[in-house]
Amino acid sequence: MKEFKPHAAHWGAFTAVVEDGRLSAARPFDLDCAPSKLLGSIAAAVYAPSRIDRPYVREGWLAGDRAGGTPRGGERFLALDWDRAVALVAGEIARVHEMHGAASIFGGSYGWSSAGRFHHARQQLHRMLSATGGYTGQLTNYSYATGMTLMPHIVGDIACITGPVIQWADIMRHARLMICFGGMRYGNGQVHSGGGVEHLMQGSAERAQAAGVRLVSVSPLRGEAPGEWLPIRPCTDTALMLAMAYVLLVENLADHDFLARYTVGFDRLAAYLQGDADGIAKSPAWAAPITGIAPDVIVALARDCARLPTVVTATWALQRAEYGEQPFWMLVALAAMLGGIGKPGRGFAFGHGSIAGMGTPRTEVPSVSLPGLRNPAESVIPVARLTEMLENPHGEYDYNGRRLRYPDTRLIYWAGGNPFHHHQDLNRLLRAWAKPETIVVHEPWWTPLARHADIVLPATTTLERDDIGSSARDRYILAMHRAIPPQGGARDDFSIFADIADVLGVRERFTEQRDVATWLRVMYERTRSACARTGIEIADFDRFWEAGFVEIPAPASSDVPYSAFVRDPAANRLNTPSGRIEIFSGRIAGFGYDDCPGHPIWKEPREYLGAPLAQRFPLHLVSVQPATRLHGQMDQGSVSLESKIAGREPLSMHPEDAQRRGLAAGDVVRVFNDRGACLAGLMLTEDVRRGVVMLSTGAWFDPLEPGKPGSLCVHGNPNVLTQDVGTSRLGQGPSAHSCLVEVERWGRELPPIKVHRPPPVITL
Ligand SMILES: Nc1nc2c(c(=O)[nH]1)N[C@H]1C(S)=C(S)[C@@H](COP(=O)(O)OP(=O)(O)OC[C@H]3O[C@@H](n4cnc5c(=O)[nH]c(N)nc54)[C@H](O)[C@@H]3O)O[C@H]1N2
Ligand SMILES: Nc1nc2c(c(=O)[nH]1)N[C@H]1C(S)=C(S)[C@@H](COP(=O)(O)OP(=O)(O)OC[C@H]3O[C@@H](n4cnc5c(=O)[nH]c(N)nc54)[C@H](O)[C@@H]3O)O[C@H]1N2
Ligand SMILES: [Mo]
Repeated sequence: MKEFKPHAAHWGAFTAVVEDGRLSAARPFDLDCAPSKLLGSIAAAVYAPSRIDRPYVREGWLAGDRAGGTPRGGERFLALDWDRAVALVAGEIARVHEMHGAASIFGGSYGWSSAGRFHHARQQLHRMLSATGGYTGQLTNYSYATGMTLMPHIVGDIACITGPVIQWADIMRHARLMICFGGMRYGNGQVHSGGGVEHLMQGSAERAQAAGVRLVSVSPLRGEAPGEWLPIRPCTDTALMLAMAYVLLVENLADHDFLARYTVGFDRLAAYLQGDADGIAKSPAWAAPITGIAPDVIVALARDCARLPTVVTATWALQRAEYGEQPFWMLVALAAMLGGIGKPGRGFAFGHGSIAGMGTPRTEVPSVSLPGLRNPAESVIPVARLTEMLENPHGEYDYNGRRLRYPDTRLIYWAGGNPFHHHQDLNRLLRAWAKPETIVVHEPWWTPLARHADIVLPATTTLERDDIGSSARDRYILAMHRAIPPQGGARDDFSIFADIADVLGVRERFTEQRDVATWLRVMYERTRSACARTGIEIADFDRFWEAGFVEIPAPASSDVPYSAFVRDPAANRLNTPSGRIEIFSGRIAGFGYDDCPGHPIWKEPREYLGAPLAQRFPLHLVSVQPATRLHGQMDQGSVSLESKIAGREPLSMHPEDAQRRGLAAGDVVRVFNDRGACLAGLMLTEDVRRGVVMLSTGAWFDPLEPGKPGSLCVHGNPNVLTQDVGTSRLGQGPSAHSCLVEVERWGRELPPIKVHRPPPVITL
């Protein structure tokens, strides 16, 4: 018998085809004009050998080896029954809470989880830990932590990042030049957080070019966008933008009326551009050796910006680097000098090349989401300061003008994320990860995180439960019907947490006396009411569930960012101290941070091609988002597996760099620096700049000797190489993109990939 069930993943809505109780395919949704190839991975992943079949506990943990001992990851796991597992976890929460306080329970649990908004594992965990007394959480996110912290100082809020951003339709109509710092890789446009239908990045870029917009990609990678490619050295965009600003200033091309009316502090930037204090003019001749872009190219680009209606955009990647505040701040300053901010299709924007749904019209109604509970502990760390928190209990640090203290972490509880995917400098994390007494993880699969836990609870995948998909950047609400029964002994995160809350006497505080079906109705109806308040009628829950989706009509026209402010800056002040765009921020200057002073500056990162370290590690590693999966998700799916070279993650390199090292396409290579090493499969392409190599994130960390920090990752996870340092004391965001490496042929016997199979377990 064949059944067809509407369903969704972060990489798109689909129909689950079920034959005799078994998922056979994920068929793209009819209304999706460019379905993601990642749908092809779902069936293989759901039945992958790496599914966790029952609860497990680490052998040493059960025997009493809890804190500060040997690093986790190298031991066997013993099978447990569910009752015992739930009792152990509840007992640990109660014990740590009583002995050390709620802040010693780290429940930040950063990660994307899956698309369904009710069974969103991280959100469910937060609700459970809030109900049981509190936890330490995480502020901001890995995507744009630094931008999120910086932008309120500069333009008053974070709408320029979270959206709505400048519409593609306005760019096509009103802009003639679009300079994309970070370029555009269409693979990134496959994804909406929460699932979506409209995959429009490629179509929009192509239509913009056809409409006469000249597209310029500034990126170490060519990407797929049509138009010109300026292959910049990574982490040097601020120098390029400063030099463009210099040209605008000295050639009297800057819009001084705009600067005077809408901004503060341009004089300080102008003095810096001319080198008043440091004697260095930030001229194209100055920027050329830093950026690798010729002076005449910089001059011509600056003049074109002044001559043509221009929009300047940046990918989020630019701020995931040391001093990542600077390119975002300088982009705003450059756009202000061009005077286009607040006019249709002009000004500055972030993220058009980063993720699906940026710059496409959507009526601003809240997406479907699970409401939170107040966290009584009120303890948080900036998202990417995880390792430092573990290394340095009670230690002080700076963040955004405040002096904060790390908690003393005794228990880590993670559900719906994967720090052994997402965090930088995994060998350093592995050492710090030995310190807490207990680590609990919920996962459907034996991911690297699950392998480094003490108590592992198997979660269902979305296909095994009913849910609702909904993204803040897409117009569709998606019914996710349960398609297959839970695999093995897996259970829904919600029901696991409800049982833990039960042992701790707070089941009803956690569930609010609702079951799954009631929750789905409540969540949907909240969005339906919000739509009604905006004058939009959508189907009631039953009709929505039956139809499988609801479409929220696009608005007839969309607001132009900053247009109200530009129309009347006195009546529509920005939420900055001056009410205007702050090219100089007195508030930031007042923090006294040398790594993020009062206006945008060029500051050399520790690791980039111009750094002294490049003598030893002459290649800049860019670890971008994978086109073949979502982060670490679906690495065990067919699309990702088929892309590997000799089983290793592909590393892209320019043919000249390969020749210099005597390497050939298809070679297995060792990528290394002082922090770690991994193997990768070599791919040669002229689409990466010389001196740059690209290794996507997400190949599951597979150490040759599990539990040994520094051990070679035989599979190709770039985070054994990346730097774990805050962007600055202001943003404290992740700095993954500032990373130097060297590459050599492996030439020895190839160690097997073990990470897609379960670790050693004892089932008795
Ligand atoms: N070097 C480098 N590192 C990076 C980046 C980079 O550019 N370079 N980018 C960063 C960015 S922007 C991000 S957003 C992060 C992403 O980092 P993460 O969001 O942590 O990565 P995911 O692999 O999506 O992790 C989600 C996990 O949830 C699990 N999961 C899915 N569904 C369920 C469920 O129902 N229940 C439970 N319990 N678990 C479930 C999945 O199996 C998966 O392991 O990575 C960051 N890391
Ligand atoms: N298929 C797929 N799509 C995804 C994701 C995924 O895992 N898989 N993840 C999603 C998530 S969580 C996020 S946050 C977004 C992230 O979106 P981004 O942060 O924008 O994505 P990245 O892929 O890291 O980088 C985008 C581009 O920036 C360029 N770049 C990197 N460093 C520099 C630099 O120093 N200067 C310049 N000029 N360019 C640079 C890279 O070459 C790349 O072309 O992607 C989303 N989309
Ligand atoms: Mo992200």
